[in-house]
Amino acid sequence: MREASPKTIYLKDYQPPEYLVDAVDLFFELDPHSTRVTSRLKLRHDPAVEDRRSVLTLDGERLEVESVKLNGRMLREGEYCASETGLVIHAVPDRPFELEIVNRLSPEANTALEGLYLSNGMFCTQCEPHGFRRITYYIDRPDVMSLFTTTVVADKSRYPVLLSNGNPVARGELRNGRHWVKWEDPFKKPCYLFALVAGQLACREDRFVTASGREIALRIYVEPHDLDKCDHAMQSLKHAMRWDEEHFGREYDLDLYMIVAVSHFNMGAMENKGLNIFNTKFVLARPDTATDADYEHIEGVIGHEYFHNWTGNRITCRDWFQLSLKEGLTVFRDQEFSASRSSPAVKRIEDVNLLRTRQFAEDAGPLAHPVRPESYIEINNFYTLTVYEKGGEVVRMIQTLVGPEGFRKGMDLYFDRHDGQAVTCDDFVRCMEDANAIDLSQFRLWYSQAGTPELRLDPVYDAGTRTLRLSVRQSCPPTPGQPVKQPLHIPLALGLLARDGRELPLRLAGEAEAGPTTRVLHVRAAEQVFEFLDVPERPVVSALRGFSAPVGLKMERSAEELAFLFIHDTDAFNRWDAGQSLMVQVMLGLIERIRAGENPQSLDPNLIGTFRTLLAQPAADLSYQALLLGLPSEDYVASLMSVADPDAIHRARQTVRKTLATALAEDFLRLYREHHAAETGGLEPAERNRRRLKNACLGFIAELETPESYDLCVRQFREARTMTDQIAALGAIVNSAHPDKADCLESFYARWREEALVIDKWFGLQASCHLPGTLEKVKALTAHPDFDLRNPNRVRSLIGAFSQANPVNFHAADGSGYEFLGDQIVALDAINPQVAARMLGALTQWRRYDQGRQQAMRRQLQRIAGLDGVSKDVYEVVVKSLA
Ligand code: B3K
Ligand code: ZN
Repeated sequence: MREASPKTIYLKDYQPPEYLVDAVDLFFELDPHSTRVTSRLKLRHDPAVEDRRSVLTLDGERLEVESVKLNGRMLREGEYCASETGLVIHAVPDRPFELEIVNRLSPEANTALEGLYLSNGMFCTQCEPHGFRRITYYIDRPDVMSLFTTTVVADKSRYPVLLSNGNPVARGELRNGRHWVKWEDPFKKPCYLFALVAGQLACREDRFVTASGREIALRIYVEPHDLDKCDHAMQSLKHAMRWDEEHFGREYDLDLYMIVAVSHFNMGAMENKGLNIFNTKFVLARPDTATDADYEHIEGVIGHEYFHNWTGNRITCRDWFQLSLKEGLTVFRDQEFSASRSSPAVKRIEDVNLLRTRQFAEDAGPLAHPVRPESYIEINNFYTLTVYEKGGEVVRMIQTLVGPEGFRKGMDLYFDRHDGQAVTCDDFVRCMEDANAIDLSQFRLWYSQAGTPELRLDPVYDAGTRTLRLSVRQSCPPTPGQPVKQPLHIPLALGLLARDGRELPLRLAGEAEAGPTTRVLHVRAAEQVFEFLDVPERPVVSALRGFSAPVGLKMERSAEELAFLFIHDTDAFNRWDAGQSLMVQVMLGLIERIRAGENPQSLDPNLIGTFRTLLAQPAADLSYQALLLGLPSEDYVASLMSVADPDAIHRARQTVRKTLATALAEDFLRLYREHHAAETGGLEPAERNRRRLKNACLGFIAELETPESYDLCVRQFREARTMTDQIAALGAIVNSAHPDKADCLESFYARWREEALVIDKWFGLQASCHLPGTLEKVKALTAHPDFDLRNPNRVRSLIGAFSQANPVNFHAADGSGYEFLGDQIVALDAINPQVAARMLGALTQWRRYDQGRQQAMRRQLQRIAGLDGVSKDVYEVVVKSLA
């Protein structure tokens, strides 16, 4: 057990900083073993803070202080005090003063990948949220914004490229083969946006001319062998820059925009001012090494980090409780950008699918927290789906409430009013209110109240009066620390369909005439009734169109109604969702039978008929058609059961897949052949959509496990022109009894062994295989020479895929999956606490399972909680999960 319980930080305790930093001048002498940092700070008391003390406390961790000078005078020991958490200077002047601190740190010993560290021999940094204090002593909080200049000195042959934020202003050579570059960032920023990179990097260069005619140099730095994989990232960046000008009137502000791709990175990417640092996974792509999904993710993440320049950097967060101010808003912006680049319906479905399976689970689990959390032990644990994705939904709801034009007005006001400031979520909402003369006070509860609200709809049609009474009830389950919930302001978009599929005009009681066929109802009370007039027949209700609010929708719907919406709904999201609900109904029915000891092998003919209609309907958007064919995931079905039964869910889902594949074999084959024959390997949206549908069909065909299906898979695997096709085929092979499985895995490895990101896929496919015996293979793979606990991508591809994308094996009733994960977390926590805490995610959901599994999962959590020297990150997750 840890010696002392780590401290909890509360939002209610926020105090403005006592000191401001007007300028920071940093001087780095880089050395892998011992880097020396000289920091010169211009400091003064914040005039707004009345209670003045003469003590200055700076944050600092794992640093060794060499000297401290105050206004040029060397301080004696006793005049300052360095501890494990920072540096206290006992007496500083009342007027502005200068501090010069020299300290050392060891980048090569830094396996946590926070602060300054080495990735494949190159220096790089990660400072958000608290990495800067591992570089030098500073007031490490986002509401302290300052002007930075940075000089980097390093050996020229090993580190020819030296980068930091802003613009290079001077450079030179030194004795002993060393050189230096000085960078100046003209924009004030918090230290979490500081970045430094040094290494042997190749550069792909381009330019962008802004709407006002300024030319911006764009540079993507990668390891030299990756230079041929930067085109897509560069194009994505240019598209994102144009999009932000066109949609939000935002231009880039510096003359240079740099992106560096590093192989060792805890998350996706980081928006450091003018010098984004990216996980290679979200930069590098070539058609033969990256899948279509990778291409889309790269575009999305490049957009996300670019959009942060205005929503995050120019306007930043006052404190880390406000994280969603920048993350929720920037997620919303990147979602809108990606939607504009391909199909808005497909993008919306993918986003909601993620939210509903993963964020809803977070909201229903022991770590549930509001979009704006009220307390934390380790803020790194709060870069969550709730802060990001639900935060994005909250911004989207505001747009739905004020309309797109009102939203733009609110954004313009936000940029005008708060540029250069560190602000709160409340400041953002106030801009939306002021620009639109709307009261969002009840709506603000979305920021402070955790948990997924449930919306119960009960439509009653009266043929005599031709009215539809829709009663709406909302409730929200208790979450840790919030036993009682208040009603929220929920935008409920809805339409009514006639039996022939027509949209019915909507006239609400009190209105003179009918309005548009999709209406946004404002649900505010716990119970509310909406009355629709002149409804000519009993309609089918299409509710929560476009998923207008992040709620769980409850409404009695027959299989016929769902099948009808699945074919006819004009709202693309709801059409897909009706299919999902229909399939869930079928699967829950099968699960019940399986649990009663039956061995169901057949399906309701209605579902087969509906699928047949769908396969026969020529679709304009093939990606959308592929999504319509997708079965709900095992995790999603589990979330809808009171006690999740991973074995029964898996069997039920497999039964649906196999039965559909058998009944509709001809149809799947016909579609597969048609689209496979047209395959060009191209990357245009139409080609990607075609591949997506084709590979969805291949997945069903592979379920047949016949010599013909094996042949089809192996041929696609061997002849593939794109990684998308190759991985789709290999995935099907791995999850079957294909006779060439071992050969295929081996040849794939041999061909791609030099491409780390492709080898990640190779690990991931094997770890997510649903067949028995997978755990033994995964264990063996941890001993593979290419497996490395120090590389987060590798950890995610093997341990993450097994524990988060393989429910049937991870939740083996004997607890072996849990024990394996426990072992890995124990080893990982000593290396990288942040990633270790992420990997714990799968164990935190123990309450959702039966007694036996609960016990086995808790046993692992308790074991981890009892570890000597357990990190704050892991401690917080285990303790909250067990509470
Ligand atoms: N802001 C970073 C995330 C930092 C996470 C620190 N644990 C990336 C992003 O959201 O754009
Ligand atoms: Zn972000």
